[in-house]
Amino acid sequence: MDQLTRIAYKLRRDIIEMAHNSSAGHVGGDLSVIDILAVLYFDVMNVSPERVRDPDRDRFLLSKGHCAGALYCALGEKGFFDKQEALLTFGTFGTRFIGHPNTDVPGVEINSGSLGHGISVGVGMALAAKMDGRTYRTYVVLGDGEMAEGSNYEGMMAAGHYRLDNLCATVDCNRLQISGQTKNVMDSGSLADKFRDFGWNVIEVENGNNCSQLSKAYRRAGDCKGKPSAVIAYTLKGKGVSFMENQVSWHHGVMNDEQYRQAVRELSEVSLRETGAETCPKAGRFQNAPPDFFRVQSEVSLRETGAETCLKAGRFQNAPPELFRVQEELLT
Ligand SMILES: Cc1ncc(C[n+]2csc(CCOP(=O)(O)OP(=O)(O)O)c2C)c(N)n1
Ligand SMILES: [Mg+2]
Repeated sequence: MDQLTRIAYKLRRDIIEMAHNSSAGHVGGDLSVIDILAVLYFDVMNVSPERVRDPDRDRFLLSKGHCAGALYCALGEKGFFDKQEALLTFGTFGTRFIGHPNTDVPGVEINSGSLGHGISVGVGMALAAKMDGRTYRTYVVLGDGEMAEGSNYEGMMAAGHYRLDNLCATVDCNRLQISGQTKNVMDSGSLADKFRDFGWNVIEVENGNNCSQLSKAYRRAGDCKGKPSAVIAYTLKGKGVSFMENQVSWHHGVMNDEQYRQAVRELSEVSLRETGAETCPKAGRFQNAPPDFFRVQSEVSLRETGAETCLKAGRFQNAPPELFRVQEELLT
């Protein structure tokens, strides 16, 4: 498993944690877009918590703002704020981590959530960079259902007209929106053709949940001169949790405790399997273990593979002895 995929799976577990803590969020869309966010934040964009007001920072706009949870997880992991605060307070009264992105949160460039605005705002930012002679790039992430909004097409036309090669839009094309299949709710036909018609460089990513395919696509976008680039990423809504995958009910479904345990277990199994550690226990041996158990396993495996997470065994004083044996197995 490469480093970006490891980060994406760690963020998936954070998303599940946050959604379960708050009984809120748009977990299906969070899980489909998280590889895109992992690649942008950890491989592509020139952003850092030390330079939130640097005029040369790249700009990121989450136009599909209902997936704020995924964005907060990525920004927290990047160090823009204490991620635990986001995981524990998301959606609660008085928090800054409200259900749609807002600029009270460090690293968030615009308030979003009313669909259809990201491309137009991105055009303004990209045009400003050209006028000011700045080299920053602007990245906009949209949903495929969102592409039913007519304002997108005006923005696309302007971006093509002004040859904004410093603008890159990504469509998280998971083929579902809020109430059903995108093609049944409002069939936009080929989004690739539509971007092309407006003068964009179009890059289609066959597996939009594959970090290395996404990284290559963004490199190609960065190399393209004289046109804005559109990355059409074919993703799976709910990716990584079997009972959520491709199910419209998980657009903003709420997990019960059993579903939460299963989600954590499945995501932890992936990271354990992918680390290739021969001593990895089969998570299935511990069906009745508390959810923390699986999170600990994955924290250990992440640490072993060089990710930054550090296991604090002390947090799990009351865990069954098996938990600690498994940790030892992993660490030796
Ligand atoms: C202007 C506007 N109309 C309607 C909504 C309600 N809404 C929230 S999410 C959503 C569906 C979005 O689907 P998609 O863009 O495909 O997102 P994803 O599948 O990635 O969750 C809708 C219609 C909204 N937020 N803004
Ligand atoms: Mg969609």
